[in-house]
Parts: sequence; C-alpha cells; structure tokens
Amino acid sequence: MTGFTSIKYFSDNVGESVTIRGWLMQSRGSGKVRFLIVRDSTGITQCVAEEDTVGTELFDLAKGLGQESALKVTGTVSEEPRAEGGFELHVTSLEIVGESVDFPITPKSHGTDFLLTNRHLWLRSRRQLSIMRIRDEVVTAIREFFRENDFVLIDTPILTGAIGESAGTLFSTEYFDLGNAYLAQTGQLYLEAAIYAFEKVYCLGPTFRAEKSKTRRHLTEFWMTEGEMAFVDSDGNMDLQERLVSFVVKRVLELRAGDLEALKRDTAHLKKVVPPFERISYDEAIKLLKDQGKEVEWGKDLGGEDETILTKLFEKPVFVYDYPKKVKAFYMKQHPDREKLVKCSDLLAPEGYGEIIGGSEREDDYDRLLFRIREEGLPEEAYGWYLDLRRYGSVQHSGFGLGIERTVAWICGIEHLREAIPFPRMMGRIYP
Ligand code: NSS
Repeated sequence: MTGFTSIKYFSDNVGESVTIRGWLMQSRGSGKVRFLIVRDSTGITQCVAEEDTVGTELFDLAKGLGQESALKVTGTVSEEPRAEGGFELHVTSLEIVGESVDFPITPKSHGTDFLLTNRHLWLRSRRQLSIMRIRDEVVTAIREFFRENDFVLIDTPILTGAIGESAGTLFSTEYFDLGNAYLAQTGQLYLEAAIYAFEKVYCLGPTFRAEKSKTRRHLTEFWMTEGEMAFVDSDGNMDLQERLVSFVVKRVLELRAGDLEALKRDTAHLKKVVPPFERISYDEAIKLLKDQGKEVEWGKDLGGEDETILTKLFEKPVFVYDYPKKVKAFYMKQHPDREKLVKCSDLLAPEGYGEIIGGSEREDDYDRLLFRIREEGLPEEAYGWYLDLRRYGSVQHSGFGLGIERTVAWICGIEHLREAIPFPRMMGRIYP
C-alpha cells in the first residue's frame, strides 16, 4: 500500500512527513500539547499534537479521542531518545477511522474474570501484546529448528478414531455412520507412521484434552509441537529436545528482548538455558523429593507440586527419565532391564514451572505393543494400522511433545497458561 508507513520504519523517515494507521492506546497532555500513544502492526509510538501547530479544531479533536479509537495520523518524524522506540511523530493532521467510546479495559487494574470475559479486547493490552509476540517467535523458532535439522512437517488429523494418550480426557463427537470420533490428544501415532516415509518428522497444531482440573497448567485446547525420529533411542531423544529448547530460548532473547523487558522478565535465568541439561532418573527424583521432606511414594506419577520442588533444585531445565510403566501411556517402550519402567522422559522447566515436554522411546515390538493395548483395555480394532507399522521395516524410534503454552508461560515468566494463548479454552469458559 502506498502513502502509509509503519512505526518500525520511522528511522528511514526522519524529518519527513508520513502517515501511519493504528489505534490509540493512551492520550495524555496538558494545556496546549497532547501526547497520543498509537499502536500499529509494528510498534508503539508517541504522536505529539501541539495546539499552535495543528490549530484549535484539530487539537480539540485529539483531546476528545477515546482509548482504542482507530486513527490515521500524519506528521513529521523526529528522533526522540526519551520516547518509546526512539522516535516521535509531530502531528500535522489526524483522521478518525473508527470511533471508540468507553473502552472497557483501562490502564487501571481489573479482575481476572472481567479480563477473560473481555479477552477479545484484553488482547490489545501492552502485556498481552508482548506475550503474543513472544508466542509468535517461539513457534517461528520451532519451525526453523526443525527445518534446519532436516525434519519434514506432517500435518496430523484432528478428528481421530484411535485414542492417542488416555481414555480419561477425550472429547468425542458423532461421526456420521462410523460411531464416535475423538478430537486429537496428540499427533504422535500419525507421526510414527510418517517416520517410515521421512525418518524425521514433526507436527505443530492444536490438541484437545477434557481436563476437568482447574489448574494454572492445564487448558482443554492447547498447542503442541511433536517430533518423531527413526533410529533414535531415549538418550538421543533428550539430546534433540535440549537443543530445540535452547534454540527457542536463544531466539526469543535475541529477537524479543524489548518484550521480555516489558514483561519485567529476569532474563538471567533464560540465558543459562544451553545444553547439556541435567538428567535424573525417576528413582533419583523420588529420592530428591524425600530429601526435601516431600511425602512421595515410588510408583506414583509426579504431581505439579513435586515438579515445582524438583525444578527449584536446578538452574536449567531438567529431564526426569524412566518412569513406572503404570503412570505412562501404552505406546512407551518397556525398559530392557526393569520391566516396571518405560524408556521415557519429561522435561521440567526451571523456576518452579515444571513439565513442558513429554517424550519416550516407542514400543517397536509387535507382540509387546499388542499386549499393552489389551492390558490398557483399548479397542484393538482401532489400532490395526498402528500395529501394522511394527510389521513393515519397523525400527527403534523416539519422539516427544512440547506444550507451546507451557513454554511461552515459562519464557514470559507468567503464572497461568490462560495468558499464553490468544483465546484460552478451559473447563468453565468457551467465550469469547
Ligand atoms: O501428554 S504429553 O506428556 N505427551 C504426549 O502427548 C505425547 N504423545 C507427545 C509425544 O511423545 N509425541 O503432552 C506433551 C506436552 C506436556 O509436556 C505439556 O507441555 C503439554 O503437552 N500438555 C498440556 N498443555 C496444556 N494443557 C494441557 N492440558 C496439557 N496436557 C499436556
């Protein structure tokens, strides 16, 4: 589009007259000068309207503008180190594109419930702008990492016939004459099929779990990136994960420093995120928890509180590997020496954040996998195709799933997953 510029490009236009389009975030001033803080796709800038320059009519217009009015602002760009972005725009003319009266979300603080009900408007707040930009960077970095490492993107289905993770948290829907279909809990089983075509594959998309718990770590719809690799064991799986996570954190530190600062994130913690990460066995984790005075029983899954305690003992993300089979999914490979364990790992993010990745080596033996499907009471007929993969060129393979919202929440240093996704889906909320 000609005739307009974006805030990001002000450095190319110093001393020139330009027009920007955007929304008014805030307006302040006194007497004969008004400062309009305007946001566009590329940044936030201060537009200065002086009565002596713009005339009384335009000045009064500027004074009366409501928060979130859509505007076209024309003015001269000048350098101003004290202003946000280092430049400001000296207004010569102003056009209201869309009025905004009594925007409900003001700079004062509001309750969480009110903000969530107004999520469609809350998204425009500064903190939310920074979180969403970091989310964008996280997803972009993940795609770049996989591409650089020769993984092929495989888009896995959302409507599925087989249960991917566990029967307890399924959303189901009627599927014509074929009975129930489930919303995907994972793309993993389909990625396992695709490694036989491409060796290394990944997916990145929404997944669904009917979580009835209301914790800060659970959404009913969350985004996950999953990687799957042929000829890779559980250790190799962890190697890849620590490289991926380190790459993503580095990217955000490099490219979204301003947003981290806006969120008041202490980046000292993030700068430590470089390979290798510590790896402790489930047995060791139980012992560490007991040493910390936590009552835990060998054989139970680690809860959110246990993870929080563990992560506080380490400066970097930490892997916990080889969990009891009882608490993990049917597809995980049995430990070669200890039949009660499976070859898996969870990656726990530091500073109390806890699990961001779940991964494992997969059961590649036809008979043992069939046994596990039966043992878990899963409908055998739905897994015919999955078992087939163990019949034609089956190889040792491993993979993992990284939760996007949990990763974003940790990198941003925010408490609750609901702020890490544009429109959160939780048990008690389906609007907006
Ligand atoms: O259940 S996981 O631990 N593992 C899987 O789904 C495997 N099929 C992945 C694989 O090996 N391909 O979930 C993986 C991650 C977990 O570590 C969390 O970061 C995230 O997905 N996750 C969630 N995020 C938000 N809300 C909910 N409910 C949730 N459940 C898992």
